[in-house]
Amino acid sequence: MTDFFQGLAPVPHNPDAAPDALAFRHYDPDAMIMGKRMEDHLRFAVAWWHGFAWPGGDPFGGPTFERPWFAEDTIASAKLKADAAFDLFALLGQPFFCFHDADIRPEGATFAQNARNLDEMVDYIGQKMSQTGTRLLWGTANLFSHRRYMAGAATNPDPEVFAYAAATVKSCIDATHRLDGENYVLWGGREGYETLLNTDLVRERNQAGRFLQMVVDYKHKIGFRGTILIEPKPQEPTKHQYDRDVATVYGFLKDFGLEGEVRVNIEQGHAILAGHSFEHELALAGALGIFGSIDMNRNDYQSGWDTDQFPNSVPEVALAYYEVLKAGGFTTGGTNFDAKLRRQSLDPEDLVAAHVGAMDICARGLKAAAAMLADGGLEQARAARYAGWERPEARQWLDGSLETIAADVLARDINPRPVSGRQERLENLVSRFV
Ligand code: XUL
Ligand code: CO
Repeated sequence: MTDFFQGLAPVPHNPDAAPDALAFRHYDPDAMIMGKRMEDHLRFAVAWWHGFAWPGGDPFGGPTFERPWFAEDTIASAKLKADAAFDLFALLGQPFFCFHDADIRPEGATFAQNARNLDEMVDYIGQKMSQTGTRLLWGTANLFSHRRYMAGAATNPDPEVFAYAAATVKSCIDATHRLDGENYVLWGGREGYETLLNTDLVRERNQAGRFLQMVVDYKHKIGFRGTILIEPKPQEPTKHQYDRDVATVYGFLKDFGLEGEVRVNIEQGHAILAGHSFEHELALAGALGIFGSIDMNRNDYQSGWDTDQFPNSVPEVALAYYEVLKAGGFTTGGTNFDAKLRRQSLDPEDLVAAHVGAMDICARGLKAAAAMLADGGLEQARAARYAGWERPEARQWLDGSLETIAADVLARDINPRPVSGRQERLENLVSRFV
């Protein structure tokens, strides 16, 4: 143990803990839900970047967090950061973590130096994983922070940036594979544009498609069995991002012949920025067969930014897990807390408390979702609403043509009577569980 989380002990499951004690009131890894352990349903992951790499800056002010590993950007600091990260994992007991290359290694002056730094840190982290049993949910490449990526990575007008990004992604898939990662994520933070005036939309989209085909080819070539995941987001940092939401990503995957190869990692805050609800994005991905994993967080509903806060709304989280369960639950995916502290939350204990609270909220959401499914009321109401489609004439209409339908409407004197959508009654039903 480092002394970073000094004085803190592994967080127990204790529904009767004192009000200010750090304890899981609801998250109980071994509790059985729908025949599966709660831990195996939720598959929690801690995000290295928010917990250990983010210094607490905002557009108006610099770093607020004082972490010992921020003093210098060296391998020694990166190892200290890794030690502290594994200390947090030991306190929380969550099964997984996620990282970008830039979160875990110092920045080198050249590509070769970056690759060496990454290798050294992957060795170090791999040893800690075998000692502790904590696993890697996904790895990814940071193709958005360095200034070389300011005009995009795969979609850059400069082919040298495309090449640098491709080589970087290769090194990150290798790292993820070596650490037995269950998924590899691509979030296209700079894969978009600031102004159409200097942008060739179609060329950039084609570059992104070709890039993704190479990622999939490489995955098969090295025998990486994890899932490749795209993480949609509509904007921020760019004005427009090419993979704006699940529907857009599906069209993109179809276009490049990758719909059977690539799935989505859906983030709560990104769904909201795209003008959707989280459950909309989850339901659509489930229906299209591309649901993969989730980044759990929340945005401040007034700010209009991707504020990446820890989740705190049981009703919202319950509806999200309802869709996750309906999609069959996670296979390689999980619940990654892509969430950061507020910049005034300076204490190491704040980081622990944030995750404990979020894990409890998710546990409550999962329990509510499972209870709603067991109750069956929502699914019965949905089935009843569409029951007319089971009638033989409805099937004939779907298989018919405008002319045959028109003739039938005349012959049967069809005159539809509107029926209630019963929205409030369904909302009342949900309220009984959350
Ligand atoms: C940014 C975001 C990223 C991805 C990984 O909004 O969500 O942290 O999850 O690059
Ligand atoms: Co994310």
